[in-house]
Amino acid sequence: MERVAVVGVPMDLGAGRRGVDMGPSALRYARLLEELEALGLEVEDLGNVRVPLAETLRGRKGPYLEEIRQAALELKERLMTLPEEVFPIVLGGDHSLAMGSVSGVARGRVGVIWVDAHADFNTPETSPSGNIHGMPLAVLCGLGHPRLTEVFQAVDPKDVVLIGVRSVDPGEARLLKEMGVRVYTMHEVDRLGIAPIAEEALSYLEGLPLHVSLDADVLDPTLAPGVGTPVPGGLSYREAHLLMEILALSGRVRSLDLVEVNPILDEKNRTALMMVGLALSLLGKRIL
Ligand code: Z70
Ligand code: MN
Ligand code: MN
Ligand code: MN
Repeated sequence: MERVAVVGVPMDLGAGRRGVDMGPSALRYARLLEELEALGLEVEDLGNVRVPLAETLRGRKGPYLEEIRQAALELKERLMTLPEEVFPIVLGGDHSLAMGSVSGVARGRVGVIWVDAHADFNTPETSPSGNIHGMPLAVLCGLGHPRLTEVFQAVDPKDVVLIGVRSVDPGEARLLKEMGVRVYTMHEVDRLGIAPIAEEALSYLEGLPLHVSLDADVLDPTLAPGVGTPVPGGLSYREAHLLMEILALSGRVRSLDLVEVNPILDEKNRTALMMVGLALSLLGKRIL
């Protein structure tokens, strides 16, 4: 792959706290585009999708379903117009944007590798918080609010692999089992190691083009403090990097989300820098 298109989604309407709307700026400031160009890729910045500012919705009660739907739909349509050989990188923003990214890149069957401390598999019935960034993977699999599933359902739950999970609500755990989603929790990462898990995920999704959705909170919070919902016991940089490298070596990854970077909670932009490093590993940066 030669050409990369970057799209920002400055959205925090799906999250429980403010600040991830500044994630796209933080990732650009961490030199994502320059570093990709240094790899020899042709990179185009398509700018940001329009998202209403939370302040303009004051007095309204969340969860801002229609606003999130509209922004994710705009992202979906933007991605659908890209030529198939272009590799899109979507900058978040809260994870609800992935409803638009995955449905926008899906041309027929797509395998989704969702790398996250959370499963994001809640529905309005199972969600304890009501936050929509806890629901996008369920919506993509056809579960949840009909206003969302009618436009974003795009994947077979059997074509999804979750990696790094360590915080799951009781209702979503039930749904994950019922739908047959493959889940590698941190328990499995600790027992088996990340390399065998990456290889197993690739053979499980054999033959499919792949989308990687990378939530910054999968990393250990000591490395990536700039996230809204830190959960202890996350991936080390070495594990996350090796996962990206093994996925890169498959040659099958076609698109990427970098989400949930919250610069307000970060220290000197290190969470964004970490995410940029991982994007480079996925796009084939080699030291030798
Ligand atoms: C919880 C919920 C979540 C990200 C938090 C948390 C969901 N399961 N996702 N941060 N990225 O509220 O549904
Ligand atoms: Mn997430
Ligand atoms: Mn998460
Ligand atoms: Mn390496």
